[in-house]
Amino acid sequence: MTATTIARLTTAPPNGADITDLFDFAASRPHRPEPEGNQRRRYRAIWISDVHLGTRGCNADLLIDFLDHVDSDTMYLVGDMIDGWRLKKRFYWPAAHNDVVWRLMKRARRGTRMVYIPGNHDEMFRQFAGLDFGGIQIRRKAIHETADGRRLLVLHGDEFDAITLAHTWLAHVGDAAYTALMGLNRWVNAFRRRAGMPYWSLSKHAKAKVKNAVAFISRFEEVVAQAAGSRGVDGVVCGHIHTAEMRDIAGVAYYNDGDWVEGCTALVEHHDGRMELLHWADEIARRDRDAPAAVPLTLAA
Ligand SMILES: [Mn+2]
Repeated sequence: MTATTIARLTTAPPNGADITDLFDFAASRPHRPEPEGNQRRRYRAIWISDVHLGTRGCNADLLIDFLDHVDSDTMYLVGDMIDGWRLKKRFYWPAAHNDVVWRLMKRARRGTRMVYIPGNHDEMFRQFAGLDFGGIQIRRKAIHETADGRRLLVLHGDEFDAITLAHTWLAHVGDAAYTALMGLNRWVNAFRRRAGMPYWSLSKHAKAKVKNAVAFISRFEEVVAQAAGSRGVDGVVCGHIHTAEMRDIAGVAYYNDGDWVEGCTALVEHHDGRMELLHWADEIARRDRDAPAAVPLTLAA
């Protein structure tokens, strides 16, 4: 074996933080240290999901900022925290993703009750349901009791795909993909024209599918709320469809904590039981606006 081969084998992957650093947690340090003397907003409970660590889409920096500014008695990780599907195809793990995991593990050590409910993208952790790792309880679902005495069923939400996902392959699609489809429509028809085939509107097809996507979201919300209602709880907290929401559905409180790919949202419970959806990009913008203006550097001589 040549020296260069050995060097290549012993060098960390270019995109990479080393996940194994976290195995010896006591000795591990985050790439980006936690801010010192930071006044954290305190909540009774926090729910986040659909972080999709291991993908380029994950807004790890925003999530780190969130974690550095809030704290809670209980924190629920409502699934799709790590994208195992994507990691299997292509290994992508920057230092910021290690830092997210480090901060979550650190919270458990500091005494936050941490409950991790794996989703469909991190289903490999479901086999550990019922076990506790480093103070993090892994469960398939949980019941959360609010300060005002309501019982909320907490689950990821993919349990309902079989009922709601019949033909809606565009379930997660937004405007960007729709625009891309419109572009694709031009290519498809240029090709068809050259092949002597008649015009076929892909975008018209897509439009119908996007309408289906909107219908899918409200159908998902209704199905989940109904299932929760039939289990006799007052409400349900889930993730999965990347659409943050908080509404009453036929007497059942439906909460979706959103995601950290597009929306960057979290659901929180205040100490009086009041629930709130935090849009973290807006919170950062507000913080920057309210920050005291910098002291002018031009001082009189
Ligand atoms: Mn999911």
